[in-house]
Amino acid sequence: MTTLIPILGDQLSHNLASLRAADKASSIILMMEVWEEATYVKHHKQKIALIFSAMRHFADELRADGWQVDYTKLDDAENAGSFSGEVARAVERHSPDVIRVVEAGEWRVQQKIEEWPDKFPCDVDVLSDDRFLATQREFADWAEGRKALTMEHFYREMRKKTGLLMEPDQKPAGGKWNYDADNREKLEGALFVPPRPRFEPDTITSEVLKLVEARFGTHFGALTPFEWPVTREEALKAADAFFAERIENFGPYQDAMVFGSDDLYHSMLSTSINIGLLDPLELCERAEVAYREGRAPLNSVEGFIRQIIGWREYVRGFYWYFAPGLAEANELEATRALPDFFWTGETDMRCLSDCVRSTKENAHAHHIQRLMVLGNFCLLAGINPRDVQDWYLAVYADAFEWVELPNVAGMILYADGGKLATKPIAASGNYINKMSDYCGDCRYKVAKKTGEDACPFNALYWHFMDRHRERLKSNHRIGRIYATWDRMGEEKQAEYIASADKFLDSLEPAREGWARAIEGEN
Ligand code: FAD
Ligand code: DLZ
Ligand code: SF4
Repeated sequence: MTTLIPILGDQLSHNLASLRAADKASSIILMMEVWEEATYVKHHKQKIALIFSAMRHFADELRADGWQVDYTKLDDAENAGSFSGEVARAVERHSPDVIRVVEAGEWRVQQKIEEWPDKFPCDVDVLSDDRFLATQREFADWAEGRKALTMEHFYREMRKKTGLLMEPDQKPAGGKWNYDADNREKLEGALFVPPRPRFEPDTITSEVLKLVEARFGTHFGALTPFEWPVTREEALKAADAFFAERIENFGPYQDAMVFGSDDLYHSMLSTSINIGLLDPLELCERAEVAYREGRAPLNSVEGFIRQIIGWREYVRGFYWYFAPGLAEANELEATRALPDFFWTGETDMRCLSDCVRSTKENAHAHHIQRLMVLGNFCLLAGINPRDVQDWYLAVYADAFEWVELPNVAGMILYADGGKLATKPIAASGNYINKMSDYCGDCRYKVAKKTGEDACPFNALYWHFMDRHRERLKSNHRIGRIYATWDRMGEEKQAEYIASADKFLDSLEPAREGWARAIEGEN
């Protein structure tokens, strides 16, 4: 009885359900570098390098552990170019009795897997991905019949389920579930931020870097320096450094932004978690130990755990609950094209140019940059959700649709009509100025509301509120701001609208071919 076990590029976990269930002697592991996955959007070069290198390292680890691994490299002459094509070839080679695969992270890929029973002359066994703490069914059961899918409520369920930061009497550690109110400090320049560990490319990574340069040269972003962890061992070193040096300040400075500083106190572990090198629960347990041993304050540890068993689990459940419709949602009827500066970084808006620079150089930007600078801009400027989704999916090394899409369609764009966020998360330049040092040296003046040198976020904010008044005025979390708008009077209002219109008219739409290949390009 031969079992074929396909392992996808984000399933690089030694405790993967399909490996746990298998017998080494009668199993063949199949790993596939395929053109379709590398180009369904034109991923950042570092993202492709990360996945190929981590896949090759993982295959070697499995072999060393006694598994039989059948690995297709991108440039192998017979490479069929897609998961289904490669599985078909492997079925011919090995004549398995059963294909055992862990469900895909993305709806797009899962649809293909569901065609396999009809395509192949063997059984297909699809296992639940139990690296997530909540199954899709559990989320659906929780969501069913609720008026609002409030993350905080889901998070509390997850705290109870895992026992993380819970006292024996089932009360939350410290007496409160959520310490977010303590986590909003601006980071003044004098504070020293310990640099995260960076990992030199070894022979495998160097070979992959050459391949990526040769085959994906037109994709966005810098390929080098390439410093991501590509093995579990490296990822554990990255986690060790975070728990030793940065978690203490993770909470307070979670929302801070500093020009030219890309990591701050963030863990920088999302790539390792998402491709399977690190287990989300093990990280949360380590965070809790840091708190229990007095090495990190509760607000930092609770904040970190909430991001993972709260937000990360919640968006994953949310994605599958609403798939595939979420990708098409456009509640605010946003139609504007993404501006070209999202790809080039060429804008005088200092906050945006710094966030795009970090994205280009690192295939990473931290959460508040993705949310309150880049995302806020897309919301206020009315950029169409498809362009925004493609951009976020392509440019970040940690981007997979299950996590990117709810954050984009739900959290930043309100395209889902408020299923994820109860109101659009919109802010003027004042918020960015409060949380960062971006504005001081910007060519725009954050305190100026309208006119040539005024911060564009200010007029865009009111333009957004005004154009969505009918939809938003009855939202109890936002409706009150219309009293402020009305008090301004018609003349001031007209200045805001004219200022924003002028700015919007000046935006250069992105040229074709950044996110998706243009016809004839390969
Ligand atoms: P930390 O700040 O150290 O946070 C710890 C961990 O919490 C992260 O590693 C991540 O696993 C989890 N986390 C934090 N916030 C979120 C969130 N909103 N949703 C899910 N998990 C979260 N994260 C991705 O992993 N992939 C994406 O494609 C992605 N796209 C995003 C798009 C937008 C518009 C926004 C606003 C956020 C997005 N995020 C995404 C969430 C978040 O920005 C990243 O997880 C984070 O920046 C990764 O850096 P870090 O590991 O240093 O995170
Ligand atoms: C993102 C990605 C890329 C760029 N390339 C591959 C690949 O060649 N082979 C592979 O197995 N996985 C790749 N991935 C990750 C997949 O897109 C990811 O596993 C699915 O999206 C999950 O549904
Ligand atoms: Fe950004 Fe406005 Fe501040 Fe310039 S002034 S950095 S555009 S928020």
